[in-house]
Parts: sequence; structure tokens; C-alpha cells
Amino acid sequence: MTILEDLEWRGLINDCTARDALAKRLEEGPISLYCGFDPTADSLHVGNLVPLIALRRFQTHGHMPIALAGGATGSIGDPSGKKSERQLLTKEVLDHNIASVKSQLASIIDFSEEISNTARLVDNATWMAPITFLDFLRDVGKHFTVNSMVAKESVRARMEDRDVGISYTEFSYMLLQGYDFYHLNQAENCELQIGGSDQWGNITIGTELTRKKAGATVYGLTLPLITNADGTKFGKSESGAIWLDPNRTSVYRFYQYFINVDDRDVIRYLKYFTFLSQEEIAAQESQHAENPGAREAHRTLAREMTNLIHGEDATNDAIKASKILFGGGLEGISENALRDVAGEIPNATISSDVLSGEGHSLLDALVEAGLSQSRGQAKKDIQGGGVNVNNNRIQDLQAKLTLSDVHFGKYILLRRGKKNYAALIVE
Ligand code: 383
Repeated sequence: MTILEDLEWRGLINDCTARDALAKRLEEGPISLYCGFDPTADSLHVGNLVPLIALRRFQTHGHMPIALAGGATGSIGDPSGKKSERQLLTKEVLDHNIASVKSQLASIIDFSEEISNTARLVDNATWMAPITFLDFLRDVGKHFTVNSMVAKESVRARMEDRDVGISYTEFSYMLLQGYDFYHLNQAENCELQIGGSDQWGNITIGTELTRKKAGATVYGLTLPLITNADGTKFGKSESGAIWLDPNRTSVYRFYQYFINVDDRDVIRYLKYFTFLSQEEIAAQESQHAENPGAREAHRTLAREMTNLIHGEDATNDAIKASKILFGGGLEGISENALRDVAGEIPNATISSDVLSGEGHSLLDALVEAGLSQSRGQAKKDIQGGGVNVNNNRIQDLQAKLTLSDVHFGKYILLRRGKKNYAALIVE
């Protein structure tokens, strides 16, 4: 399969300029292509993954991906898909965001020197910052009529909402992105820009500018914006966006997000996000149709995604943490996994002095951790056989918690019934 056939089969082509000519060009030999990411936060989120992973798909087919971090464009703010004007970021915030986003970009595509089509990372501030306003107006602005610019979806939507409007600053954004494409074509021989469907207007400004200024043909390809079958926004959970940075979204939550995707979405997402082959996905599809309750396809999706972003060790931790929160034993758990478990459930602190020597009454601990309303209730809970310490059932009313119950010097896991967990954090 060619790269375009692969993308097509995965449902990843939304729109494309001169598709046949692009197909022909791709057959002739490797090309350089790019996708841009603005450092509007200090982490990318799963919504950025489709184009980023697509860069890697092109790379696997021998092409040369360029990831662009928008040091310049990020200081302006893309109006595409935004209902209102963005808050300008301060220089300090931008610098911090750019550094973080750059390192995330570098984790998905292959930057190793050994391969001939090694990836590149560029920052548009490098070439944008030195350009003067006058030069920009003369060399770039002159090629576009305001008439055509206001017709672009990103601007039109904001012009129609008269109360909100659009600043001259954001209005100019498309020209900055357009200039990037021209620049990368001249400097890096870049011939294709990809992005989400929200980027179509900005991408076609670039193809047009490159044709007008250099007489060169370059291509644009957009990928679909992902929608969940239930109509909710992909990549958002109750607690906000699913970020790639594990400090913002724990690896456990990241894994769980994909485990919990709607049954109707799981096969589609395997196609969008993983590198599994057509045959492998077909096998997942028939398994899923036969026995959806086994959630094999979900597990595959969650594992593949977590592996890609966080690596194998963290993925195994997340799987282990998931098992524990569904009643599994703590054997072989790593400190990170247990930390993630503790982060997901209510907790109470307990001093290590209380646990030393004789230890601390489990009855009291259940009350302190908020799992039982009173000592009396705690007794009933234990007698009923529903109380677990570190997921081992305890039926002795006299049971004490001691230092030997503490994992990694810090955690004791309590559970009442099937689902009520609490962590005792030892201090
Ligand atoms: C900047 C300069 C360029 C080319 C692109 C850019 C960034 C672009 C943009 N992209 C979004 C972003 O950064 O704003 N103007 O958050 C998102 N992308 C990708 C994809 C997506 C888009 O990073 O659809 C989702 O992730 O294109 O919204 O020369």
C-alpha cells in the first residue's frame, strides 16, 4: 500500500489539494513534509496526535517529516476554530511552553541520525522574528486580497459574530502560517503540509503563496477532526483535556481514557491512532464483534497508545494500577503505579509512629479514611467480609495495621466492598 492508500483506508484523509498530482509526486520518491504545533500550553494533548502520528506514518514510508514548533505563531494565536479572541501569552510562558512542546514532538517521530530520512524540528521564530513589518506587508501581504482572507472559515465565523469580532492581529495569522510553508519550501525543500481539517484555510494560503512567490507546486492535506460516537469531544474527559505530559494527565488516566472509549469508536480509533496493520485490525474487529464484553480491542488501543507516548514500563504500571483498582493484588507493583492508584482515590494521612510497634486498629483506620461512618459500622463491614487491606480480605475485628502493611514507605490501600477505595499516606 502507498502512504495515501494507507491514510485513505484508515479514514485519515479529509481534504487534499491536487490529490492525483500528490500521489504521483509521492511515487517518484521521498519528500519533505511538515506539520505545525503552536505552544499554547506546556504540553500537547491527544487532539494533536492524529497529525503527529501521521508524520510518523509518512516517515515509515521513507518520507522526511518536519515538526514545526510555532514560537512565532504561538505568540499571535490561531483564530481557526476559536470562538473568541485569545489571550496573548507572556514571553516567559511562551519560552517555557516551546521547550516542553519541542521535547514532546521529538518523542513521536524518529530523530535518530542513522536513518536517511531523519526527522527535523524547527521553530518558526527563527525565520519570522528577523522580518520587519514593512517587508512582511510588501513581500507577503501584497499577494492576498482582504476579500479572499475574510472568506476563510476561521475569519468568516468571527466576522459574523459581530459582538466578538477578530483583531487585526489574529486576522493576520494565516499569512504567518502561509509564509512558513513558503519558507520551508525554499529552505528545506518541503513540499507538503498536513494538519487537522481546521487548518485547511491556513494551509492553502501557503500553497498559494509558494506558487505565487516561487512558482513551485506544493501540496496540502488535512486529516479529519475526531468525533466520538456519542457526540462528545474527543480527547476531553470530565477533568479536562487528556494531555501527553504525565504530570498533567497521569499515565493511568491516559490509559483509562482509551480503555473507556465507546464500543462504536474503538475500531475506528485503532485505525486512526495505531500502527497496527490492516490484518491485525481486522482480527481485532472480528474479536470485538464476537465478544465485545472481553474488551480486547479497547485493551489493545489503550496499550498501543500508552506505549507510544509513555513507553513500555509506564504502560505496564498503568495496566497494573488498573487491575488493582478492580480488586487485583499488589504483588509486583511499582512505586509509580501505586502512586497513580493513590492519586485516583480518596486518601488520609497517618503518622508512621502510630503504625510502629503494636500498630493501629483497622477499625479506626477505616473510619479515619472515610470508608466507614463509625467504628460500629466498621465492625459490620469487617464481619460482612467486605474489608480489604492491600486487596487482601481481613475478617479479624482486632486486626492492626503495622509498618509491614506499608508499601514503598508510604502507602496502605484500603477497600470496602467492591469499589470503595482509600489510601492511607504514611508520613
Ligand atoms: C503554526 C505554524 C505553521 C503551521 C501550523 C501551525 C499551528 C496551527 C495550529 N494547530 C493546532 C495547534 O497548534 O494552530 N496554526 O494546537 C493543531 N495542531 C494539530 C492539527 C490540529 C490543530 O497542532 O488540527 C490538531 O493538532 O493540525 O488544531 O506553519
